Amino acid sequence: MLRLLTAGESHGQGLAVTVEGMPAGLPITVEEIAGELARRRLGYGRGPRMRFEADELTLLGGVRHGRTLGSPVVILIGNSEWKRSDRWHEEMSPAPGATAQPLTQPRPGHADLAGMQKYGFSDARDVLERASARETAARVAAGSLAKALLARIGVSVLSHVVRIGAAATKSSERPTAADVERVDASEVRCFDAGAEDAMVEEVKAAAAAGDSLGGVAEVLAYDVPVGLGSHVHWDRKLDGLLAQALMSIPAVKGVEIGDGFEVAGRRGSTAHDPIHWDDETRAYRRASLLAGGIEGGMSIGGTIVAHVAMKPLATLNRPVLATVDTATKEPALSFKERTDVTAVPAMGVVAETMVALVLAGEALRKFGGDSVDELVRNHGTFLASL
Ligand code: EPS
Repeated sequence: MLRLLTAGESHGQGLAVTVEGMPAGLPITVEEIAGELARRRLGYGRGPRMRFEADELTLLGGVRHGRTLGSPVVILIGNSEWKRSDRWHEEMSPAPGATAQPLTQPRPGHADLAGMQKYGFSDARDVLERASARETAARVAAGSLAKALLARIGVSVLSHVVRIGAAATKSSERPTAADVERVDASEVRCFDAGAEDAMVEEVKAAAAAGDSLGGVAEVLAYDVPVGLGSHVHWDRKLDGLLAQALMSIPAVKGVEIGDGFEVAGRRGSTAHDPIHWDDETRAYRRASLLAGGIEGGMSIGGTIVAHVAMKPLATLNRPVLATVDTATKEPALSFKERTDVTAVPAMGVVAETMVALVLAGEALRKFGGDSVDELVRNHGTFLASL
């Protein structure tokens, strides 16, 4: 089983991630991990921090001479903010002390207020530093290992943005692994060139108004073997695992597998993907992808499709959201912070990561293997048995 544990606060010294359960013999380099982290920093509408945040990487354990050892992989990612400013050394110091500037105007839509009440804090920073989407950098670092593992059994995971605010793609064309560079080259990670300009304009208009935008990313996993996940128990269903993993991304409020919401309005006779036998490839085929490649909580073999909806960010450059000062209980406006206008393009990369982590974990559960070679052998034997 693949396990993942991240630690670290947004303006603390850095983030750490431990990945347990990676088989031995997986080739991986700091450069590959850094490449994935750089993809997460992409996207028109990110705030000023993304221009200087360097994601300084250290591979602390679990990798020797460019290959995993089967032991826990530990990755450290230093925060540029910590290095840059004395303020953050003081504000986020682990030494005993107190802040001179407690934040007492919790932002609606953020973890601030519920977190303060739940943990007994009087300073919202005790919550928001960990709730920050900065943490997703650690997930993406771990996800780069999951993607490398999946590649060994022929699986690729990618994403593209299909909506930002009111601007949505009109084309139903989907990118494949060969199109990843083209998607990443788009300012908004949009595959539909026709919709790209409208998305950028949408971000510009929101930025000018000091506002924020949400949107939707589509995640695609190609060449997934049949039989990941299981119908036998609720917490082994692949769609359930994916929904949980995707919903755990900060600001994500909706997850759809395949065309789930549209299909809900159809009649059963047109709501399913008919099964055909292809004599040439000696495999079962589907004419459509309405179920998103998952039936009965199991991958049906081939492509998995998920849509991930992100709400507009709750931190605004213009403080307009009504709140209450928790110290005085007087009405207030939520505090203004440096922030992104939208993070939907980056969310797509994080969503790829979460899907890759779930699929890699389920592939390990199905095929097993202490080494990558063993996993690949078991995967091949299973496919040959079908
Ligand atoms: C974030 C707010 C911004 C983003 C940050 C997530 O940070 P800051 O408050 O320091 O300007 O830049 O994202 C990252 C640092 C990152 O690496 O993605 C938030 O409140 O969630």
